[in-house]
Amino acid sequence: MSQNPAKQTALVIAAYGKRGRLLLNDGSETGFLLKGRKLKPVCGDIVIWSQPDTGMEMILESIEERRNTLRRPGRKGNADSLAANLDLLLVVLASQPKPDFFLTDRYIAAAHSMGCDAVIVRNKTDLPGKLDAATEQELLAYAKLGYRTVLTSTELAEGIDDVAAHLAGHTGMLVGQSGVGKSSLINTLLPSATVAVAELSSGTLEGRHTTTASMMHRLPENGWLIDSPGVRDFLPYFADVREVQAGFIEIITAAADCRFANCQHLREPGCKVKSDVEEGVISARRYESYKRLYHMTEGAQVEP
Ligand SMILES: Nc1nc2c(ncn2[C@@H]2O[C@H](COP(=O)(O)OP(=O)(O)OP(=O)(O)O)[C@@H](O)[C@H]2O)c(=O)[nH]1
Ligand SMILES: [Mg+2]
Ligand SMILES: [Zn+2]
Repeated sequence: MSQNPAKQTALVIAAYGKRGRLLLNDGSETGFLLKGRKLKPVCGDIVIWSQPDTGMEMILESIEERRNTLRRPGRKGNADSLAANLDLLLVVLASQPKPDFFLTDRYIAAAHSMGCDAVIVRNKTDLPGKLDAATEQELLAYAKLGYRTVLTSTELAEGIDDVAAHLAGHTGMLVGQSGVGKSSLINTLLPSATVAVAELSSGTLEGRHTTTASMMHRLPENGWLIDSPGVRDFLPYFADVREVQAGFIEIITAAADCRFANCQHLREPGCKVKSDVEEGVISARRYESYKRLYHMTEGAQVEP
């Protein structure tokens, strides 16, 4: 019988299929293999491992309980995990590709539902084409809601220290549309990193979905940063409409004054959220995001 004298823990820093990489407690890195178990480790997981024999690959025994999990919708209405134990989501956007603020709202709501902070990273500030007035307005609205925004250019290496400061001692994950510069940010933060980046498609100015797997990088200030694939592969998952409601801070605030305690802020009379939207106190666009996400999630709720 194989022996496992002491439970050995390690951090998962990459996971792909049945393989991945671990950071061991002694600071060394090693590959691991999943052996016929139902374990699905993701970046950020703390795992217990064993080694059948010297020189053999580590085997994962179990995954420690997760503080939180970033999930995406799976193929059968279930959820796939992408990363675990996060402190911060860095929602990256740029003037190219054109920002999709429904997505931004979705990522921010995911951060709230996970009990994580969200920071907006506006990358590519060097590009001559300025953001249009409506987009600037949207960014201002996020700032008013209390979300911090960091301006960066990987081209000019500007704002990179600010990103590092947000990550000091924390584990963060870069999320955002394909092509906004998530992998470029990692390469700029960590010149030793060589994450693949690709130019936007010349016609559509869309990203090319270059990153296909999540990978964790250690930052000098004791933080960790996970790169993630662009949206085609990653949209956050919400288990139920309560998680959606918890994702919009201005709606939570107004909800205290709705007539009904269980108000869903859709068609109910005496809904403070709706009256705030009518009076322009709550952004109509954010409210539309809420309703869209609510209805998408409501459908998913039918699943047991
Ligand atoms: N001008 C400019 N271009 C940038 C900047 N950051 C990234 N880019 C370019 O944007 C393109 C896409 O960058 P990536 O880092 O691959 O984008 P990504 O978000 O990782 O994309 P996916 O992996 O597909 O999700 C590349 O051509 C980068 O050189 C920047 O600050 N300024
Ligand atoms: Mg990438
Ligand atoms: Zn209401």
